[in-house]
Amino acid sequence: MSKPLALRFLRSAGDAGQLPASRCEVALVGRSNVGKSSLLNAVANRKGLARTSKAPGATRLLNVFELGGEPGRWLVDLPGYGFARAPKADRRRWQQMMDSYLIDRPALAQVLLLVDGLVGPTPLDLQTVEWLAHHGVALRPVATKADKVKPSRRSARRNELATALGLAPGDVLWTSAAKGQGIPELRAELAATLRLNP
Ligand SMILES: Nc1nc2c(ncn2[C@@H]2O[C@H](COP(=O)(O)OP(=O)(O)OP(=O)(O)O)[C@@H](O)[C@H]2O)c(=O)[nH]1
Ligand SMILES: [Mg+2]
Repeated sequence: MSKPLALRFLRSAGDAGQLPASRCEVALVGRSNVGKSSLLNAVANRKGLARTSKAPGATRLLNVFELGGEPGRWLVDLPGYGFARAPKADRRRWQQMMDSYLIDRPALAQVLLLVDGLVGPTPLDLQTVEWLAHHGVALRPVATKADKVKPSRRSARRNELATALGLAPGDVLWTSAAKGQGIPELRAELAATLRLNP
């Protein structure tokens, strides 16, 4: 067992401009319902820390979680994209929130780009990858819900998902918030990344 990250909820914001400066932050990005908030909870080993839901659209704001005892080192849970049933105005607002957040945060060290392990990258995921690359944001690909992929399909799925992202299978970290797969690795990576800046 690896040590959970001691994350605590710091604050929410509807706009990146409302957030104070941080020392170093990592953001969770991905389509609605991909498992961003669940992954954050798994990393912290605290089920109710970030709100999760079966229905897409659980996270509506930028939610900041801070490493205990280390002010300014943040994991930021973002609202998901691609929620088809959301009103157009909400989708536009999300896009603006994400764009301004990702462009305006000087201490943003990395984006965890979450892709559903069973579904694979959607066109919107691929568009997001391109957008992040265009803006020079460092990206860490993470596959979620590994437990939903049948054991007999896992090897093929690893190859398919990586290929769709234009990556090698070893470049993607496979995780399951439900079963714990990949969580120790993710904790270690995050602990290191969040301490990159002095
Ligand atoms: N089987 C399985 N289900 C998961 C896993 N991670 C998340 N889920 C489920 O997927 C659903 C969505 O999870 P959330 O963590 O709320 O997803 P989100 O990406 O934060 O969604 P938004 O806030 O709407 O953008 C919930 O019903 C979770 O229980 C996993 O590792 N395995
Ligand atoms: Mg969420």
